[in-house]
Amino acid sequence: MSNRGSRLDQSDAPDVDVDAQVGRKLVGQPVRRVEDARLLTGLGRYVDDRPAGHALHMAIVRSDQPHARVVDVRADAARAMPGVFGVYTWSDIAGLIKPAIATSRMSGYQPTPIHALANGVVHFVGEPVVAILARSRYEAEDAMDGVEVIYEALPIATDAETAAQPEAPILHEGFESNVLVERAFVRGEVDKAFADAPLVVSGKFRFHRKTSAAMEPRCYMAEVDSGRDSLTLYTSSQVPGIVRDAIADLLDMPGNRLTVIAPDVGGGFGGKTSLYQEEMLVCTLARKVGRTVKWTGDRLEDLLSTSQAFDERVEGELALSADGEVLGLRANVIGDVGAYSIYPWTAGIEPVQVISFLPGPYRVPCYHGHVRGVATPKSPTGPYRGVGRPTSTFAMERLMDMAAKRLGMDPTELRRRNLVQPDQFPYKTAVGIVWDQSAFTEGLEAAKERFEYSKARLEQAEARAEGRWVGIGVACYAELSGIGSRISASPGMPINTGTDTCVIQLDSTGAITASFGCASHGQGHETTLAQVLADELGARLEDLRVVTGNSAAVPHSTGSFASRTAVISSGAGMLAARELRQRMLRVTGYLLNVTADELEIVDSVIRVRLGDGKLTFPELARALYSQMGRVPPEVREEMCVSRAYDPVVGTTSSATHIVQVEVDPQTYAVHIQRYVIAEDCGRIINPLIVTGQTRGALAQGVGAALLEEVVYDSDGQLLTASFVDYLLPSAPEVPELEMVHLNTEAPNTLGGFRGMGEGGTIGSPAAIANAIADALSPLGIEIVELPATPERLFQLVRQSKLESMEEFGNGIRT
Ligand code: MCN
Repeated sequence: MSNRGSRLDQSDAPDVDVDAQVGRKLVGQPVRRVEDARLLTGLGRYVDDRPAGHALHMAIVRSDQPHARVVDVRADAARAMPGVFGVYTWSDIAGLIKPAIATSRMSGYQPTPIHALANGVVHFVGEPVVAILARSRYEAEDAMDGVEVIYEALPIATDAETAAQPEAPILHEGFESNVLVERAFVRGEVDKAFADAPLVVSGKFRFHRKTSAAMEPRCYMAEVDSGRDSLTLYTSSQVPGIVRDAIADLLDMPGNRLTVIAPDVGGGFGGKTSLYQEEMLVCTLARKVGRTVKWTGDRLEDLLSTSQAFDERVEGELALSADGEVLGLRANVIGDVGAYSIYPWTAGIEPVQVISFLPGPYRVPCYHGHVRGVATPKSPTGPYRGVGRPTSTFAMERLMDMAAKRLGMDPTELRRRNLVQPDQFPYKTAVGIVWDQSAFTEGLEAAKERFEYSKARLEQAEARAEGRWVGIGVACYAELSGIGSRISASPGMPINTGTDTCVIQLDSTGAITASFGCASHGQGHETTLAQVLADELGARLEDLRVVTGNSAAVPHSTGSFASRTAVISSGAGMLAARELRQRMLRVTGYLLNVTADELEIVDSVIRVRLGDGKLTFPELARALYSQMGRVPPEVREEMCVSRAYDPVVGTTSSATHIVQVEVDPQTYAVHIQRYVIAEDCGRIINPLIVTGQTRGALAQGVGAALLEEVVYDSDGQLLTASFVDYLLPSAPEVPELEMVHLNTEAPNTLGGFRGMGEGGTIGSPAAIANAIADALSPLGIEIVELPATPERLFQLVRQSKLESMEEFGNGIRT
C-alpha cells in the first residue's frame, strides 16, 4: 500500500468556494462544479436546444416484428401528406453509407453488420425500417401512419439459453449459430481443486436486462454545408470522437469535413457510447438532400432502441478449504446480447467482462470461466455503467456469502482471508488482469469501522429476535480503470480507446483554453480537468477554459466511458500544461531578464521568486503576439501544445460496500437503512465530485438490485415500454450515502489518479442482494436473481414456507 495515502471521511470535507482560493493547490479540494451554474439554471445547451432553422425533421418507422423479412414498403400515402419532404428505405441510401461492422480478433466471433435502415430483414422490435423527413416533427410523425410495411415473419428464439442450442432458429441469415462470441479462461487444475475441496458452494445466478434511461433521450442534428462538402453532427453522445471516425469511414468522407460535437449531454450511463443508426441516418440524409436533418428520440424510442445491458445467467461454483481459503472457481455464463454485435464494442463487451472479472479482488488459484454471448431478437446490449462487473460481483459475492454461511464464519472475515493482501501487489488474476496495488483490505476495514459493523450485528440480532427481517450485506470488488492502449474491451476492436489528447494554448488575449478528447455528460470534467491544469500551470481556475466533446478540437479523440477521464485526460492535460508552462516561463524570463528557473506562477501571475518582476498572462500574450520586436524570433515560442497520454495498462480501483436493509413482511419492499462505501480511487481530484458520482452510481445500483428490469415477452415484444412499467429508483428509494475516501496514489498513472465513475454501480447490487439474503436467512432463502422485486421475494418466502410445512409432514403443495 502506498504510504503516500491519506483518509478522508466525506463528512469532514466542506465544499470549497473557488473565489476564496489564493495560490492554493486545487487537486484534492472539494471545489464546487463550475458547470452547475449553467446546468442548474436552464442555461445548458443540449442538442435539442440548437435552433433548427429550416431543418428537416426525421421520424422513424420501426419494426413491430422481432424477426421478419421486409416484403414491401408502401409509402405513397405518406409521401402525399402535408409537409413531407421524402420517405426513405435502405435501398434509397444503400450506395451512400456502408454498414457499421464491429470487428474483433476473438476466435469464432461473428460480426453483424448494422445498416442505417433495415436491409431486407428486421432483427428486433424497434429496429429502424423507414425514415421520413418533413417540415416539422409533427408532420413527420403523422406521415408514419401513411407507411405500410409488409413483413413475412421469421422464426425466433427469444430466450438466450434456447437460442444458444444448435437446433434453435438462427437470427442472422447465413450464421452457423446464434452464439456471436464465445470465450474461456482457464488457470490451474480446477477440476482437481474442486474434487479435493472440503466445501463447494454453487448457484445459478440471473441478472435481468436493464436500460440506461438517461434523462435526455438520444438526439442528433446534422448540419450540411454543401458548398464546402462538409457536415457537422451535433449528437447527445458520450463518444463524439468515435462517432466522427466511424461516420467518416462509413460515408467515405475525410475527417476534416466532418465535425462531431457533443454539447451538454443529459446523462449517458453507457447507453450513449455506441454508434446508432439514427446518427448514421441524419448524416446520410443531410448529405443526400443538402439540408439540416434533426431527430429527437422520445422515451418510447429510447426504451426500444437505446442499447440495453446485463441480461446474464451465471452458473458459478466456489471451492474452499475448511478454514475458508478459496481453492477454485468455475463459471459458465450465457449473456443475451440482443440482435446485433454493437459498434464498436462488439457483443463481447458485456458478457466477456463477466468472466474476466469474476475472481474479483480475491486470490483465486484455479479458475475456469466460460462465456457465450447469444443473439436474440431484442435491442442490442452494450456498455452500461460497470460493464459486466455488476453481474460478476453479484455472482462472486453471493458465492462468498453462501460459503461464509456454510463455514459459520462472518462474511467479512471470509473476505479478509481471501482478499489480495497489501504485500501481494502487483497481483496477476486468474485471467491475467494485473491489480497494480489498491486498498483492498484497507477498504474492507475502513467500511467496517465506519459502519460500526460489530455493533450493527448485535442490533441486527435484536431485531431478528423481534421477528424483523433485517439483514447486513457486504460486497468487495476491484476494477480496472483508466485503461490504456494495451487493453481493449475486445481484441481487434475497430478503435483504440487507450489514449486521450489535450491541446492547450495561451491565446493572444492571454486566455488559456485546453481542449480534450473526452466528452463530459455529467461528470464535471470542466471542473476537475481545470483543477488539474490550474495546479500544473499555477493558474486560477476561472482563467482556464476546458473544452470537451468536439472532435475537431484534437486530432484523435474518443469520449468518456470506462472510468477513464480522471486518469487519461488528466494525464494528457498534465503533460501539455507542463510543456506550456515551461514555454511561458522561458519567454517571460527573457522579458524580465532572468532565467526560467527564477520564476514561479501563482494565481495566473508569472513572477520572479525572489524579486519584483512579474507578468500577467495577458501581458505575456501582448508582448509575444502583438508588440512586434519585443520577443525576437529566436526566443519566440509557440504557445500551443498538444500532448497525448497513454497509461498503457491503466490502474486498479476498488471498494467495499456495506448495507443494512429491512424487508417489509407485508409488502415485501426492501428498505435500505444504511449504506457505507469505502473506496480507493487513488489521488482524488475533487472529493465532492467523487462522492456525487458514487451517489449517482449507487442510485443505479439500487435500481438494478430492486426495481429495474427490461421485459420482453416470448413473442419478442417489449413490455416495459414506458416508465410506468420500467421502474427507476426515486429519491425515497436511494439511501443516504456514508463515504470513506481512501485517497491512495495509483503507482502507475501520471498524477496518481484512479477512475471511479462506475464503481457505485458495481458493488451495490451485490451488497444489497447479500443484505436481503441475510435478512431472509432464517427462512433459508438465497437471492440468486436480480432485481429482487417484491413479487420475487414474496414467491421465495412463500416457497420456503411451503417447504418447511412439507418438512413437518403436513404435505401441503400448490
Ligand atoms: N474524479 C476525481 N478523482 C479521482 C477520480 C475521478 O475527482 N481520483 C472525478 C473525475 O475527474 C471526473 C469524475 O470523477 O470528473 C469521474 O471520473 P472517471 O472515473 O474518470 O470517469 P469518467 O469521467 O471517464 O466518466 C465515465 C463514467 C462512466 S463509465 C459512466 S457510464 C458514467 C459516469 O462516469 N455516466 C455518467 N458518470 C456519470 N455521471 C453522470 N452524471 N451521468 C452519466 O451518464
